[in-house]
Order: sequence, then structure tokens, then C-alpha cells
Amino acid sequence: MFKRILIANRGEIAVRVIRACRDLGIESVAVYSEADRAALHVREADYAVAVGPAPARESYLNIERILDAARATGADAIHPGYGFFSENAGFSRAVAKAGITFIGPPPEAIEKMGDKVEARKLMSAAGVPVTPGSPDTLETEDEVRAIAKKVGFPIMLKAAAGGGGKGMRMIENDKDLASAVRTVASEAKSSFGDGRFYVEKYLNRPRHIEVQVFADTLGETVHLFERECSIQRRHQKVVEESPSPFITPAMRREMGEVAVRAARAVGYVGAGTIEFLADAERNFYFLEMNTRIQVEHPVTEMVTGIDLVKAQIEVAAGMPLPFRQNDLAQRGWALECRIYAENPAAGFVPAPGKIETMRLPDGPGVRVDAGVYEGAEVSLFYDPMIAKLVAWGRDRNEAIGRMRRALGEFVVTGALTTNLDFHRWIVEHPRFIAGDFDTNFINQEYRPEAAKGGDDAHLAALLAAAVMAYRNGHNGAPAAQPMAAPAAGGAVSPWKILGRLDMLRR
Ligand code: MV4
Repeated sequence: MFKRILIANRGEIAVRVIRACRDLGIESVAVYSEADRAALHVREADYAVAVGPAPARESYLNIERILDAARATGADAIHPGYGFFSENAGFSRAVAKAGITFIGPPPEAIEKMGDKVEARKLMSAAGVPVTPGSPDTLETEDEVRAIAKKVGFPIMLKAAAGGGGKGMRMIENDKDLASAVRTVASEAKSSFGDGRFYVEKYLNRPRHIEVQVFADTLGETVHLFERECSIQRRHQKVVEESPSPFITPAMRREMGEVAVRAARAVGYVGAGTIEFLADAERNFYFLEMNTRIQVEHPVTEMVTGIDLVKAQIEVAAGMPLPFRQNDLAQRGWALECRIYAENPAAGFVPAPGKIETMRLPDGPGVRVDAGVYEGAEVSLFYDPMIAKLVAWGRDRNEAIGRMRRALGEFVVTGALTTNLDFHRWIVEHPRFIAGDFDTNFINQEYRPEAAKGGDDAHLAALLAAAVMAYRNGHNGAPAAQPMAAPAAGGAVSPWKILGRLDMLRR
């Protein structure tokens, strides 16, 4: 087993990996930029090495600096987390060349899945269903037209080098085809330096459902069931859950088998995710593979009881998978809300700043993976995530109830804005509660004014409460009102909000 692992990342995922190291009795090495001197991951690790200026390009994304830090501390493995170097075959090769183990898949698997057309061809050959469309990249408008004739309009034009929502265009009819082809080709050329594109049948309002896979170096590959990730905004996931409220047991079995086949086809090792799009008829199609641990891995951990990061480390050390397919089952239900320093009322712009006070929720069925602490700064240099709030229950209703309770307890104050109210709105939405949603849900349902919990009557009541408190000489005594949010439904009363503000000022 490894003696010391360097974590080439920051924030909550760095802290998550440090925890796994500690559980395994392995020492941890944090790296940090100038903006992260006082960051939580630096405080929590056994060792910490400065790797450069605040911009990620000059620190977290500087291969030489990261390798120097690993050599200087005698780290025998590097965990990349997600983002940064997690899906960079060049980095993984450089790590191996330095005689250090990269905790992740072989570089060849990263490369095969990184090329969207290559992946589509490989998957198709391996018997993994892909969206009907072109078998390879196309060159001309007429080739696009021929595929459109075969699969029918509307179609989706996708840049070969795109992915994650970049370089895509829907074409509704033949009239729009020529100009759309020109636009996608030239955008792909300028954004990715690769103008190749391919065509798929357009799926209307698909669901995004992904399957967690895991493989060891001894030839064993299993899946850990699905995550429902359809609650997204501009290709950023907002709420994830497992199981999916949409799929049937038969579909679950089939998706799991297909996902294992997909992972085997690229010689996968470690933790990976096969993303599928599912249509209303419950057909599902391979979309892409993420060759890393994902932000939303905790919902899978909560329903399977498996520590995925610990298993990543064990498998990278050459140990066999600590579980077999037959040992795995889904128990209960888990939801994850991504709590961000962002302003939903202003188009979700990042709204970072210093956290003056913070109260993290806990209690039965609640897990918080936070990247910050009270008094810390959410930096404008990086992803403004504050924490992942995860709730588990025996069934979906209990999980949603606990999530509501936890969101009610969660307090963040300071020179930043959070999306907590946005999450409170989602978990109260009748369509969310019914499990009746697809990737268009937020687009279709969210109006910032309606979700602020701040209509005029509410504001008037808040002001009235403030006047009353002032008249009562309420200047520092503990709040008289109960502190908890209402058990079910409805906004928190202004009186209670006042009580909370009062308590924070104490
Ligand atoms: C699609 C699609 C409909 N039809 N492909 C967006 C992310 C990129 N990786 C693939 N995406 C889509 N591909 C076909 N043939 C709709 C989307 C899509 C989407 C997919 C997953 C999650 C959210 C989404 C939001 C808008 C569009």
C-alpha cells in the first residue's frame, strides 16, 4: 500500500481524498496556490506544499510544480480529484515517468473516451447502444442531409472535439441545415482547433442518467447502479440522486450490464462513469464516459455503503476490488444538493467572498462535504462551491424530507450570496417531488422572482418583525422564536428569520 499520497486538487474533493487517506492510514500531501494558503484542504493534510500563484494555470495546472511537490515530499502516488488533471493522459504519463502511481485509469482509456467520435465507434462495436446517427465524422452538408433522411429531423450536430454541451446545435428541418453545418464547423475549428463533426438523432427533453463503474487491475469490472442527474442548468448539475425515480428494475439491470461492457471495451481501471441519455420511452443511449471520480459520487456511497475514494486507492495499489457485483445493492435513497456561492437572481453569476458565519446542518441521514470553514474565503479564482449537502433516507420521501430539514438548518452569512434558496425551491417543487422532470426542468420552471422567497408581503412582514424587535428592546438577547424551519413545506417565517439574524449577531 502507498505510504504518502499527494492530492493534486483543492476544495472539498481534496478534503474528501485526505479523509480516505486517513481512514487507510496513509499520509496526505496537499498542494496549494497563493490564494489557498489558509484553505481547508491545507489545514487538514499531513503536509502541504505551495505550488504557485493563484491562477490555476500557474499552480494546480502546472505539471512540473506538482511533480516537484511530489518528489520533495516523497509521495508515492497522486490523486487528481475531479477537474484539473483528472482526465489528462499527458499528466498521468508524466506521473508514471516520475516513478509515481497515478490514481486513475490507464492513459489509453482516458484518450479513447476523450475523443467523442472514437468513443462512439468503440461503444457501438462493443454492443453499447449509441444514439442513431452517423457512424463516423462527416465532412459535407450533403452527408449531414443523408443522415437526416435516415434518422429523421430534428437532428443534433455535434463537434467531435466538443462534449459537456460545447459545440452542439439542433437542426429542425432541411431549410436550416446548410447554415447550421457551417456554424458548427467554424465554431469547432476556432474553439477546439478541430472542425470535425458528427450527427445524432435529436432526443427531445432527455433524462441524464449515469452508471458508476469500477474495475481493478486483475480483470474484475462491476457497476454500482445509477445516478439521476437531470436537474441541471447550462450543463452544470444542481441536484443528483440515486436511485433514479424514472427507471424500472429491468432498465436498471440492462444499464448496469451495458455500462460494464463499455468500461471493459476500453480496458478501464478504477472509478468511472458511463453517461446515458434516456428518452420518454425509456430507450437509453451512451453519451460519454467520465474517466474520474465525480462530484456526485457521495449519493452512490450513501446507497451502496461503499467508500469509492478508498476503493480507488486500493485498486491503484494493485489490490483486488473490495466488493463483487453480487455484494452490491441499493439501500434507501440519497440526494445531493450542490451549494454554491452564486447569485440565482443575477443569472447565477459567481458571488464569492468571505464567510463570516456558517452553520452546517447535520443529524440523522445528513452528510456535508464542505470545502470551506467559517471565516474562510470563497475565492474568485476557482469553482465557487461551498459544500455538497447529501441526505439519505429509507425511501425517496424520507430523503427529500431530510434534505428540506438540512437546507433549513444551513446558514451562511458574509460578503457572498448562496444558492441555498434556489435549492429550497427545487425540493419543494411538485414536479421534483413527483420525480417528473427531465434536463429541461430548470429552464422550464425556474423564475428567479418566484423562488427568492422574497415577495412583497414577505418583505413587509420581515420589516414589521424588525420594527417590533426594535420596540421590544431586542438588542442582543437570544432569540425567543424556535430556530428550526417548518417541518414540511412553506417559506421560513420572517419572525424566525429575524430570530436567526439576532442569534448570529449575539
Ligand atoms: C443531446 C441532446 C439531445 N439529443 N444529444 C448536452 C451535453 C452533451 N454532452 C450532450 N448533450 C445533449 N446531447 C442528442 N442526440 C441533448 C443534450 C442536452 C443535455 C444532455 C444531458 C444533460 C443536460 C442537457 C441539457 C441540454 C441538452
